[in-house]
Amino acid sequence: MSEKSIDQATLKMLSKAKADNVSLAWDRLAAQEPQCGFGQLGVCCRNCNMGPCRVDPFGDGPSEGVCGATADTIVARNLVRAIAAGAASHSDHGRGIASTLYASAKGHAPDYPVKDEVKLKALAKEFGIAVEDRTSQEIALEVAETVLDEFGTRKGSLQFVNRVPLKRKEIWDKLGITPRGIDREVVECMHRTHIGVDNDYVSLILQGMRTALSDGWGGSIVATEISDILFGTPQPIKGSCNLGVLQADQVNIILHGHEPTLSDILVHAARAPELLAAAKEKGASGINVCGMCCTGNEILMRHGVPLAGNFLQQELAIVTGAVEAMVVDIQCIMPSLPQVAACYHTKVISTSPKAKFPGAEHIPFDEHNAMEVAEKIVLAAVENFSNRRPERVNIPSDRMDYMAGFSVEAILSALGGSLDPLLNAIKSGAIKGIVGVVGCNNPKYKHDQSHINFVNELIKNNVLVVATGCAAIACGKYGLLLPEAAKNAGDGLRAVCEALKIPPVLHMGSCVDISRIMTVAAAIANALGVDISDLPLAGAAPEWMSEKAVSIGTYVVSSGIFTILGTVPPVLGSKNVAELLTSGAEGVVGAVFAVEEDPVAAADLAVKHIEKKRLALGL
Ligand code: BF8
Repeated sequence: MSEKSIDQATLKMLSKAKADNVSLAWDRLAAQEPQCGFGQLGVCCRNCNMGPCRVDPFGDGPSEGVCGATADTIVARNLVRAIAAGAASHSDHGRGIASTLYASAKGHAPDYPVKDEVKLKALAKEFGIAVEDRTSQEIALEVAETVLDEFGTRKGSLQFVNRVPLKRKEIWDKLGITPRGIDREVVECMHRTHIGVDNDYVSLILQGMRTALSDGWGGSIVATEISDILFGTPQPIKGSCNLGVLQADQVNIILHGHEPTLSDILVHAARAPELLAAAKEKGASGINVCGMCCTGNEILMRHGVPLAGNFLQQELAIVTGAVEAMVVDIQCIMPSLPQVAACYHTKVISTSPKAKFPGAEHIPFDEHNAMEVAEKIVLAAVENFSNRRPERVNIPSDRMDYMAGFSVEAILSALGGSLDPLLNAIKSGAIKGIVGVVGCNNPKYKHDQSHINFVNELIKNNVLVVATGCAAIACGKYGLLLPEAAKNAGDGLRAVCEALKIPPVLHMGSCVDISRIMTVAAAIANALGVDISDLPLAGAAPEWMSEKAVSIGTYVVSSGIFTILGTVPPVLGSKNVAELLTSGAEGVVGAVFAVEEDPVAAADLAVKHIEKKRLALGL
């Protein structure tokens, strides 16, 4: 058991699942083994019905598919399709939030008033939208329309691209990878990877980069910025995390998925006095709303809502036997949840028309009467409390406090209003550099181990860590999001953290909020008059598994930041593609990928890279 996770709460629930005869992701992985070697190498093609084809990686069998596609073409096409799926997911999430702002400005979504007018006006100005003598509703309408236009095929490049240094923009323009409409790039990926279109691996990967950039500097940044406008820009906030946040005597509701449109309003709905009264009538002392995965990050950043756990803990939350409802919308929700829930009393409630789950109850969420639907969902959870079977309940006691909420605005305010203190700390070497640690869990690797060992090594070496997604949740569970964690950092980083009263690992939000990290990177480069690729920065996804992570890694590298993957991507079937990604890209976009499964060795790679960049900058 202990080989599956380093997290005590997880290990306890794994034992309980075994005793309860519940099958989990780890069991299903074991049933899949050995996994398909062709798939692992990326040399299996199902893009047309002359196939499926597979190329023999050892050179003994066929070296081409029926159409003549080589391993280079097949691997590149598969990679580009993964990027397209990942970019589409983030971007469709962004579109959803932008549509809510539009509906709000039109007066059709009364439960979503603009919460951050300062940010609304700042964004309007960035887009050249007039703000003087206009109501916030008028401004919001034009901002929403402008942002929604970014998805189509308007002329020119995406507007957020203007945040990057001119040098970076020139590189993209020269390569022809400056992203145009967000939807257009995804569609073009699907077109180019159809049989008999783009068969040149270099050309395919360049389109993959352009599509990923339309995510990082398009869909994701839209999701972040508009969420801040609608739900508030995060500020440092405290709370607690891990499965121990579930309460034995309360109605426990877990919000799992991605869009704050759902989770934010549910947090408010659960505070309604009549629902609290209903919970008390059922014998519960209150309603405990907790987050999970990235929507958990959204509500934790804005409301300090307890966070039940990260990706591999979603089934385990149900295994506690103490969850009345797991409410889900989109992305990273295991299809197995209704099956696990069937062993307990938990109701799985799906809400998005885009994501239905056989075996779940579907309560369609509607932004036009959001509060009404949210209250209905909370009531369904409350009513389920009396079905809880006390003999099946076992909540692990493990929980940890965290400090989160480091938006760009919050970081600037912690720094006293300007980036200068951070730049000075980097120049003096107190902080050697910054590494963004992001991404998922993956049952093929010991849960949370790579995140924690990697991050611990970095802070020891005076590298400031900024984290999002399930990586950030892992950091939270081990106390790395507390200012006190600075005691384990190197002297320089510790002194900076103590002076500013911040943790050595800054929680910057959900996966779409990697756009916040990119905005900071671009701002630092602009302040120093250099390109992003000149900075002592690195990115890492130690335990990634999703196609969204493939898109993220690709836009981070394409933006000029060295990125380390801790789990092996399915590209090794093409030497040319693997070489392009891990070395050739340096001469093209000024950054490459590295793959390193050992977190300590990965940290060493990051530290060496940072030293190299510092030297080149004369630091
Ligand atoms: O949205 S929830 S498993 S994909 S890291 Fe990874 Fe976690 Fe999913 Fe990014 Ni966030």
